[in-house]
Amino acid sequence: MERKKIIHIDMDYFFAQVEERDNPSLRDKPVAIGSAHAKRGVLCTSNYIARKYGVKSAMPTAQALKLCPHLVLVSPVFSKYQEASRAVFKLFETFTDKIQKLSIDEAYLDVTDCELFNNDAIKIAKEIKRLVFESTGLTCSAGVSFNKLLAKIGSDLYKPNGLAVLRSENIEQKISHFPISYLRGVGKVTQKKMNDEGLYTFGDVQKREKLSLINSYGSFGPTLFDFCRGVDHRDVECGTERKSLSVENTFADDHTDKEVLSLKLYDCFAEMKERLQKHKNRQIKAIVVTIRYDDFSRVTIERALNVDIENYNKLLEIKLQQRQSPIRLLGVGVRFFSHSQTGQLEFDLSA
Ligand code: TTP
Ligand code: MG
Repeated sequence: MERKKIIHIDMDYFFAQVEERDNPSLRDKPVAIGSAHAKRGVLCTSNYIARKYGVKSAMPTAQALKLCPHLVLVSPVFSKYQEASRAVFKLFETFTDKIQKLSIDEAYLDVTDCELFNNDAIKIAKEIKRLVFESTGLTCSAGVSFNKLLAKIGSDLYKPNGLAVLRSENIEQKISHFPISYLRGVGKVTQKKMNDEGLYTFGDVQKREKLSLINSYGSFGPTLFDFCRGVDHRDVECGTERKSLSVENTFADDHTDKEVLSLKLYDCFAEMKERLQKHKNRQIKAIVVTIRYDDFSRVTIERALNVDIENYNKLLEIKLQQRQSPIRLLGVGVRFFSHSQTGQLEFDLSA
């Protein structure tokens, strides 16, 4: 059986890192994200300096301030995190369509069929990390392995800015020292019960018979039996079909010149056309141009027009006439009809 190639990506101290990026004076201070006004609330997350004091996600703000009185509290601005998240997930699409979003800052990618980098999953993961940093200024951690369980464990091993590879050779033995808290599905209650039975590591669980695990943990028993050996057959579940495809380019310098922008637009267009090859079966609903100005504000314009460069230029011109600010990012894209919509069309035609 051919092994899958799975990458799990998780942004490092996500909300706090975005705030540090936007205010570098925070970088050498313990920082937590949570309402600075409502001190009765709980924290969203904290940076790694604050974590040394025990300050962490979901902790009441008051408790965190007791542990670390000089903690800098920053109120969350969710739109910023969403924007960074969007950029990161867009990037993932360069490598595969098989993306399972787990949260705003976390995803599985199945790169088994990715032809880039000679199908070398480690090189792909490194490139993803590089591109994530290049496009958002943020670091993430990656786990590379042959299933979801191990990829996810891997992304957590060397955080922040880590990369771990868990290969299949001798996997049972390689993971035998991992604590059972690494096992997906083992929460506080199960962990306590397992500890009471003398189970602390994957290796401890490996020594138990499947039946005995079923006796103790019911339907979770067989999963435990597999997981502690690094066996996990779950697929990356992509959920919804791709709704759009786009190529964006952030410039080294901001531009206002129409001709320069038109050339840049063409570069994006050429790459997008190339990528559209893989989606020949999809019907295009609209073409889209995206612009980000030097103040980071982002606008898009879309029209139901054919995918040719003249039409993209027309959309760009409309936007250039509306606002003359320097531009730092340009993108072109298409939006697809959903399969169900196109399916309906075919049905109508044949009826
Ligand atoms: P996580 O990935 O769990 O945490 P993190 O990215 O802050 O830190 P790590 O380096 O360990 O990955 O969560 C991602 C974001 O989700 C986090 O930055 C803030 C938000 N979040 C909450 O708002 N409340 C919570 O309880 C958790 C766990 C996360
Ligand atoms: Mg994270």
